[in-house]
Amino acid sequence: MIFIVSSNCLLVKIERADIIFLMVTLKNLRQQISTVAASVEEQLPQINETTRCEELRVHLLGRKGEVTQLFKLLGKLPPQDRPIAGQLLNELKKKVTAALACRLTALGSAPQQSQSKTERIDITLPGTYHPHGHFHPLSQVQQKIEEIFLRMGFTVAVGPEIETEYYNFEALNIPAHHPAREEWDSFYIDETHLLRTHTSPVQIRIMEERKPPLRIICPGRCYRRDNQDATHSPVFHQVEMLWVEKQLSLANLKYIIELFVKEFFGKRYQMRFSADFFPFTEPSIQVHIRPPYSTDWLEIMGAGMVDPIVLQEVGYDPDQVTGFAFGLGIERMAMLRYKIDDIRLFFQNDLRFLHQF
Ligand code: FA5
Repeated sequence: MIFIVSSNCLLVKIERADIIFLMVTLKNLRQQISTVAASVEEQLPQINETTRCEELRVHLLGRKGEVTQLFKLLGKLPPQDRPIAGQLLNELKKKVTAALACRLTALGSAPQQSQSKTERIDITLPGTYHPHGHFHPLSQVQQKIEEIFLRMGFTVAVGPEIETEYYNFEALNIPAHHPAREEWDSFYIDETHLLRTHTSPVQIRIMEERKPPLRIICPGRCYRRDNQDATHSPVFHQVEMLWVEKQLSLANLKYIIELFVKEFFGKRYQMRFSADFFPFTEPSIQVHIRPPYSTDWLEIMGAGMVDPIVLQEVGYDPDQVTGFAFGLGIERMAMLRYKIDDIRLFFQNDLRFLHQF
């Protein structure tokens, strides 16, 4: 009984001729199995490249591999020894496969380890700055206004920016040739359509749709042929407020405006009311604000009790309900809140300006 096994069988490609079996017994096979297992155990830790690991796998488990060859000896064993020999060989195959996989995994992470040894990271260096985006100051002001009114039980409603003359003027008690139309010098799209000059048409649209009681605010963009200066822009934003219910009075309107102004600006901003005229409110008022850092008053909104003619126009009964409304300019509110003295800054998209909010 002679076994000749090449000494470096795990590292060189073994030819069939390297192993000469003169007689096969279970004992021989056991010896063979433990030799292969010991050899794998010894050599695997010394392998540092995945390609060498793969070579070893082929050498052991490939078609002509050492373990594969041992399986072929099964047929040469006495029949009663074959089941136990088969079990031993299967265990060897499993062990070798697992050991190879384990080594391959270890080698997979090896490049990172060696990289971290050679590359030195200076953890004191400042990180890369990724600036966060944020809302435009006008959007922030609009959100703040909405938030205050939502807390008071109002809901937000919107309407189209391209309006008909009916909603922008007539339904608001401004018939054709009424001198008030000149106040809102308009951009016409065609004979009967224009870019809305204020958010008041949204009042009409919502009142047509819903029955009182009604509490809404309508934010949106407006357009007027106004010359651009420090406080005027041809495109600007308004928020319309409308409350229709039984027994509302001018005192209620005044209270709501005072509450809102205090919430929005704080107690140190002064406020004054003066008489005004709007065809769709009677009486009408104008609200001015003076911030603590200034001596100038800035008009922020027009307001008033909804004219009974307007209530009738949308099918409400002016003997049953009354209402009040205001329309404020968002840019003006933002200017006062952030101490900005020129409205044009909001539309220039200068990042040095916008980053401050
Ligand atoms: C109106 O537009 C009315 N619809 C407001 C209203 C609603 C009154 C409901 C009564 C009841 P007025 O034209 O005053 O009103 O505009 C309201 C606010 O919009 C002004 O106080 C001002 O803050 C702002 N505003 C008006 N025109 C411009 C402009 N060209 N640029 C910037 N803000 C403007």
